[in-house]
Amino acid sequence: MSLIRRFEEEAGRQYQRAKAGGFLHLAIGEEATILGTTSVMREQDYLIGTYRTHGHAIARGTDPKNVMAELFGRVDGTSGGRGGSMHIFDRDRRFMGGYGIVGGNLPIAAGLALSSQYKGEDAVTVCVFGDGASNTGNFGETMNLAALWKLPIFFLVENNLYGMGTSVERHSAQTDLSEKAEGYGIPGDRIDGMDVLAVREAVAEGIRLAREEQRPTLIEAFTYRYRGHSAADPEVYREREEVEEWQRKDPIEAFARRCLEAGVLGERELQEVREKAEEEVLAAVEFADASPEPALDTLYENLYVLDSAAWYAVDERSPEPHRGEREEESMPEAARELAEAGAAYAGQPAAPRPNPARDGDAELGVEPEVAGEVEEEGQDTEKPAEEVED
Ligand SMILES: Cc1ncc(C[n+]2csc(CCOP(=O)(O)OP(=O)(O)O)c2C)c(N)n1
Ligand SMILES: [Mg+2]
Repeated sequence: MSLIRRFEEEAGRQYQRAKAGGFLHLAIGEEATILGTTSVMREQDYLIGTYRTHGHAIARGTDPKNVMAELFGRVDGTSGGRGGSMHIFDRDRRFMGGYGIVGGNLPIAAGLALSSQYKGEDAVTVCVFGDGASNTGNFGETMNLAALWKLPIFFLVENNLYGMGTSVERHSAQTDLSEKAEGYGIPGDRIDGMDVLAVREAVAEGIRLAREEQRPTLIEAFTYRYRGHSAADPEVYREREEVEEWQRKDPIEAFARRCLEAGVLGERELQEVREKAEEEVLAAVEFADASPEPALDTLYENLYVLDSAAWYAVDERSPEPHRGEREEESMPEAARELAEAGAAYAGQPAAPRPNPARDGDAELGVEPEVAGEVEEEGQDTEKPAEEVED
């Protein structure tokens, strides 16, 4: 928990220094919910989360160096620097992301659990999501299939009282989120998510039910993020006093006290834990900083463009080079190859490639452009892609 806390604090600092790009969602304050959960998972179990999951990956054993490098957008990042903060991913440790679509990870979690069931694999999928995500259609659909198919899956709602700036009372008709899946056949319970041992105990039972009895259950863990929703949050929806009240229940401090009182750890050992966390995080920053940027000619690697109508469906590109692709000599050729591969996949003729802006598109109701025709003002047609791009 100390390591995750220090990592997150440092990630926030590096973000302020513009070392980390994109969005940054910190889970400072939520460490007990994270650790209590991962501490009872087995190596073969899957974990899938949201965009607030630096800590989840680290808790599953991903090296903080690779997580930091991902935030920095470098080649040694967990997704080769292509995902950033919201898309940490570690297949080897079965940490399956990292998703920016609220509730988007739920059906994927059901798919993971179904695959384990289908293959007769002894693995449980742990699906973590926020209070806000419980309002999405995906929530109901996933609960239904999980219960119907008796999937080896366990659901954990990290209820930090807000979905962005909207409190649970203002976003959910049913504010007891542990009851929200009952109608689908998924029973739930509520626990103190600031108490790592309480989380551990409840999640252990949920995982056991999933593994041994194929009974999916849900736990609502009450927790709190001390920082804003993301790095750009003015926090006008809550009072300073509320934040301070939760900080007094700090999960790391509380657990440290408990360990001291029980004589499990001494002051010196606690200090060592903190120092080790500090060292590891500073080494992660150094590592990330030294890791190279991805090479420009790898820009189109691991990029999948699948659409029956062909390649242009993605940002209306045609195989010709576009602005932003001319930085290197190889790029126009790479773009063309990719477009042709996409066309081949979609069963389209390899050449010449249709350009919807020029040739029209019956599906979209776009008329072919007639050479020399002047577009009338207010005419309701799409602009040629080239013009839009410029
Ligand atoms: C489908 C979808 N709708 C809206 C958003 C914008 N959005 C990003 S985070 C967020 C709040 C989600 O809150 P919650 O599920 O409670 O998770 P938390 O951020 O509190 O961890 C919203 C609405 C999104 N990313 N995806
Ligand atoms: Mg929330």
